[in-house]
Amino acid sequence: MLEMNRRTFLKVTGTTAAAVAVAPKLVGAMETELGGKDIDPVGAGERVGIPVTCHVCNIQDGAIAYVQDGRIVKLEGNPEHVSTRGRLCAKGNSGMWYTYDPDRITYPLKRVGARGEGKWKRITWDEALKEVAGKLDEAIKEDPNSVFLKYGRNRTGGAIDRFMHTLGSDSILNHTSVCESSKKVGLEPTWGPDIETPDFAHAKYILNFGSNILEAAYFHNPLSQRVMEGTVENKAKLVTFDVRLSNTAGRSDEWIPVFPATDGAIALAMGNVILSNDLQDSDFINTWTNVTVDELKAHYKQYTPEWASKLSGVPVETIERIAREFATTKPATLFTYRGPAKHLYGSYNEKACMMLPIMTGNIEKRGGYCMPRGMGWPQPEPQPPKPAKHAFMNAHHHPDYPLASHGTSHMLPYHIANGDVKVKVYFTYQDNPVYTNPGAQATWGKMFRDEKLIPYYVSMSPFMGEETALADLILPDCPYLERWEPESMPNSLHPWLGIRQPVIKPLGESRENRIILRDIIHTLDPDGSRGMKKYWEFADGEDYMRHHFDNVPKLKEDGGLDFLKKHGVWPIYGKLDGTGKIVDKTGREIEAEYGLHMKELSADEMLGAIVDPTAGTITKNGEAIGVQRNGKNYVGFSTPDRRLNVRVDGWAKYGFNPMPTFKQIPWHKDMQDDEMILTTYKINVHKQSRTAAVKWLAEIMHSNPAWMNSETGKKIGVKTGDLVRVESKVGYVVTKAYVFEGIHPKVIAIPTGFGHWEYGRLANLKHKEKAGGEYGAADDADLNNVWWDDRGVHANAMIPNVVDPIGGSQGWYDTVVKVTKAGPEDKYGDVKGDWDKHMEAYKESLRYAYTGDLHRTMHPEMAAWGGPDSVNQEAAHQAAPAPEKAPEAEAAPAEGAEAAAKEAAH
Ligand SMILES: Nc1nc2c(c(=O)[nH]1)N[C@H]1C(S)=C(S)[C@@H](COP(=O)(O)OP(=O)(O)OC[C@H]3O[C@@H](n4cnc5c(=O)[nH]c(N)nc54)[C@H](O)[C@@H]3O)O[C@H]1N2
Ligand SMILES: Nc1nc2c(c(=O)[nH]1)N[C@H]1C(S)=C(S)[C@@H](COP(=O)(O)OP(=O)(O)OC[C@H]3O[C@@H](n4cnc5c(=O)[nH]c(N)nc54)[C@H](O)[C@@H]3O)O[C@H]1N2
Ligand SMILES: [Mo]
Repeated sequence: MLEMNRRTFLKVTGTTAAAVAVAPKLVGAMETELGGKDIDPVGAGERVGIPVTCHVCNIQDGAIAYVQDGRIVKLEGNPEHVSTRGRLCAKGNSGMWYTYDPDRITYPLKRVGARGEGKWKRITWDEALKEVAGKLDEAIKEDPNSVFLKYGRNRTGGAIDRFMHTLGSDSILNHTSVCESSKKVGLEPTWGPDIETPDFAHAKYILNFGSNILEAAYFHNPLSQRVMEGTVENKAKLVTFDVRLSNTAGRSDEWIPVFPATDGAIALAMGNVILSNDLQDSDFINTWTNVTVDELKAHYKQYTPEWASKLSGVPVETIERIAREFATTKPATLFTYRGPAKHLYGSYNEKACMMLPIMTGNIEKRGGYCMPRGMGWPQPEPQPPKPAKHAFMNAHHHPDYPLASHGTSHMLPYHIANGDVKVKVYFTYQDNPVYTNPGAQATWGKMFRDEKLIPYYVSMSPFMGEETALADLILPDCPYLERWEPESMPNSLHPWLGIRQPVIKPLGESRENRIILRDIIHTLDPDGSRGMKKYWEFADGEDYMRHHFDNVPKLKEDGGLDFLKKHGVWPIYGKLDGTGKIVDKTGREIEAEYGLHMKELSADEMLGAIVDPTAGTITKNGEAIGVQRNGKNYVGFSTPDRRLNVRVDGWAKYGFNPMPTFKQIPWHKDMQDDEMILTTYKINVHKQSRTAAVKWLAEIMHSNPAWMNSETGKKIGVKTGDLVRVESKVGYVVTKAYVFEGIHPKVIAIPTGFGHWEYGRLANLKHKEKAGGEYGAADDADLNNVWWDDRGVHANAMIPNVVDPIGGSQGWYDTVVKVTKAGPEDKYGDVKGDWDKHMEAYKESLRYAYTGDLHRTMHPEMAAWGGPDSVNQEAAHQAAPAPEKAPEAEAAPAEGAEAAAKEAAH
């Protein structure tokens, strides 16, 4: 720290002659400019600002990192960024503490004790690479698919897939099934892309089903700005359905508490009210969807408000009133996130919700429900071919879940334990399933400890997360401020491309991921004779980025990568004004383009095209390029027939209802009086498992009492601060209660992100211990200032595996628990999960798959369908994993929804 002595003080205040020259600059930067500059408050010199894309969480905000004397001293929003518009959240402001985490791993480490014992030996990169290459060599000779890589966040722009494909392995898994997959799978077949971009800023009515937009949610920084604009400046009404009074619900005009997993029923009943009162947009439905208004009316008759009210607990009057308000206030938009989706029938819920903007014609309108806008980039050539053999399961495919196009990766430990798949080498990249998946230490932890199941495990991480602590070898990757990555996210209505670039040199011997992967391949194939090296011929991260960005049309003319290095984002749409808007040269706010589906195809594009006489779909060279409507040739939506597919025939093929529908969670039907449902949610200043060691954020929030309703508290004799035991069929935790009115009486809510047992000293309050032997990078004087002694409790060990048979999602918010006052044996922080019981839960979830016996019981309306035996099983197993939405854009540069869809997946 610089000390503020009299001399430096005088210098800053500009009262000495020497300081006169710097004073105006200081004043200018701080008072008359909006940002993008930073001045050292002591020396008064201007700090170097380097634009990056934030990656403390996964929203991808445009940021600027300020560097002084080689150290990152401050972060702020990039004022040139069209989505972020100069603002960053608390997490974004704290990102340098990833880099300067005193327990960061900066050298390759080899395990020397038993797995998880915490004994490590520092080795050289040469030794580490030789060891990994040796193991890979053995594995790929036997079966390339025995090399597994599971990632959480993967913003490498294609490098991970390139690596695995170079090895010939298809065993690439991701975390999307614990994240939001059922939302994506609910949307995609109807809509095309796997996300929507609501135009909150211009809406007059906003319906929010289960998203905590203002503090978490996908895109919470860009979207919360627009929600505030909509509600404050445009006087939009915001209505939130949530099981608890989230910060978003609390700032809504109305919070409507719902019984868990019943959003779909409410949305269907609202549709019933709209259709039976003729409040729908018939013209839109008849023109742009694959059903008619009459068909829709007939179908929705069954979903009465009385029926939905019984299921959800929401009064009939409320359902009717909100439905009328939504349908008659234009423009209106809707947003959902994980609240409706993370259930056994999450995809049905999502589908039911999205029907509301569709039937009211609020699609692709200013203030409405819009398609995502994004951009793609080309891949370096040559590219490795796709693996010859399909893996049993991967990020897009599982034999029992053919519709789950974003995978069901959370089932992996059971398949490994059952011998369905065989692992020789296992990599993790930004993935901490031992903490973030159902069962956590009781399932994934048990699996990683078993050398028979996982013979060799490599973690590519800079942090000693719960997963990394169980590795055989740690390859120290770089946190986001030290690496190159391409970016694009459809988080505003203006598409953009961005980059991450190293703002300082990697600390210690850390290497950024694409370099680690390259070095492994070069060690495996030093002279290129195995045909692998040719896919990895690049000098460094920057060189790789040139392959992505130097040939994107239009960007190329603006300077390609050099433009992005300077600005962090492209294009620059305008200038940030004092009200927080991006304005053009005349001072007017830049307008988004709407009605993307109504762009007309040119005569050139129509040349040689064929028009389907019934659906109107226009195809050219076997590919659908548009749809003919009222004699005009439009590009339409990016579904196979270019219309919105309200009826999803692909679902019927596997015995699911192709029309909007609802299924109640069977185990929620006959709950006992003393049973409740557990919800685990996110809070504003933390990000999953990864921010507990970020000191500024840990100081703001470090513990997570369980919310419960006053009525419930009274019933079980518990008040705020008392210990409670929360027990499910697979385990239990003992935690503190927080008793108040802001939660449904049948729900108990415990936020995630707390109760670590690894992740360095601060996260698990072992900060009094000395820096950790071989890997501990440094001491941090602030660790002496930690004043709290509560690290919270993590609930995942008692959450069983549940799989949405359509969307593949983990049913996080379905767990039935008994909550009792803690007994004399119970201690705060007790956590228990039982592997055998988790295995039972996994078997139970398979019974709901289309191949399982409970499937038919659950779908009597699909009786006409003959059951799993009637579909060609072989074909189902081989089925190309539905529309492959890779986490990174592989497409050639393209604007619009299709490219955006690829970006959004993660
Ligand atoms: N600050 C912060 N922001 C984040 C993240 C983070 O960790 N921290 N993570 C990012 C990621 S990875 C994701 S996927 C998104 C998630 O973004 P969101 O989905 O918006 O957030 P969640 O907390 O997962 O869940 C949303 C809400 O669902 C509610 N809920 C539970 N069950 C039901 C139900 O049956 N019906 C309804 N209507 N509501 C229900 C919960 O109470 C919670 O408030 O956030 C992203 N943004
Ligand atoms: N109970 C419950 N659990 C949940 C949820 C819930 O609602 N309820 N939500 C889920 C959701 S939405 C999601 S998205 C998942 C997230 O699940 P994960 O993707 O597993 O979670 P993260 O905490 O983001 O991953 C952190 C791991 O990445 C590594 N890491 C961190 N930073 C870096 C880096 O810069 N480079 C590299 N190479 N590695 C790094 C660390 O080793 C760390 O252990 O969690 C889910 N878990
Ligand atoms: Mo997520």
